[in-house]
Amino acid sequence: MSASSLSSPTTAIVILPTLNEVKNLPLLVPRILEHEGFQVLIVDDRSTDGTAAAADELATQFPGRVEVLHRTGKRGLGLSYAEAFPKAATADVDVICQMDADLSHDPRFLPAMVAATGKFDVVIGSRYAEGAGFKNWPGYRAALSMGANAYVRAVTGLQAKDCTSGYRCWRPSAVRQIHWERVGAEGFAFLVETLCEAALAGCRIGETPVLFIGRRHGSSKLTARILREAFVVPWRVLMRFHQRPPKSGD
Ligand SMILES: Nc1nc2c(ncn2[C@@H]2O[C@H](COP(=O)(O)OP(=O)(O)O)[C@@H](O)[C@H]2O)c(=O)[nH]1
Ligand SMILES: [Mg+2]
Repeated sequence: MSASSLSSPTTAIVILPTLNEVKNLPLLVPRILEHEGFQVLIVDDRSTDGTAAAADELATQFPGRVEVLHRTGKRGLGLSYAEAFPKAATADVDVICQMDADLSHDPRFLPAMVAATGKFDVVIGSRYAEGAGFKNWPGYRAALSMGANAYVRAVTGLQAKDCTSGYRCWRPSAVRQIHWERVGAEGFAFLVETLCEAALAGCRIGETPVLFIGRRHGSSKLTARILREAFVVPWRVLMRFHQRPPKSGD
């Protein structure tokens, strides 16, 4: 990859964390692979519904384009990404993406997000950017998301509108700035940890609009424990870095 290729990135690897997504994964992966130059890294956390076998089948169906990481350590979304990102960073690609595997993140937004990495180090698929939104999402979840974002911005000083979106594209150079080995959050709070770390490392953070769609198959893994963690993590991050991200970083 040459430096000039960053202005028009053509290759990407998409990390897909899965915990019991057997109905969603086989629908999602072919849609991602419709984009030329895209690969997928599935990170399965010992799903009990057959997702692991479905993932292996996809790897057979799309040789060289789908890889599966079967986790054996402690379960967790943050821990899964902490293992997968350093692995993805060894791939020879222009962009590293992360997205949910429950069809909430539509792959049709990937090209615009990937293109925006020509200008930004980290691009958030944002539910709150102009022209974005959500559909089929219970009101309490939307309220929770908006409250969480206001809280995160107030505590950490992050400027992005959607600090808790799990739909992101990274330049590999930005991924290498993150200390993945010290990501402590098990749940979605790791999104705040990594965004803060990127902003403090001077990464430029941008947002492109997405339409977020509430899941139709399977169930959410959001638990009270993960929510409690999400309250604590922004403070933990603040104490770790002893400073707020610069405003120009956003
Ligand atoms: N590997 C892994 N994936 C997870 C875990 N928890 C959730 N996920 C995946 O992370 C994504 C988002 O989870 P989801 O339950 O939809 O969270 P919600 O959107 O906040 O309700 C989905 O692809 C899940 O399968 C976990 O502990 N390990
Ligand atoms: Mg979801």
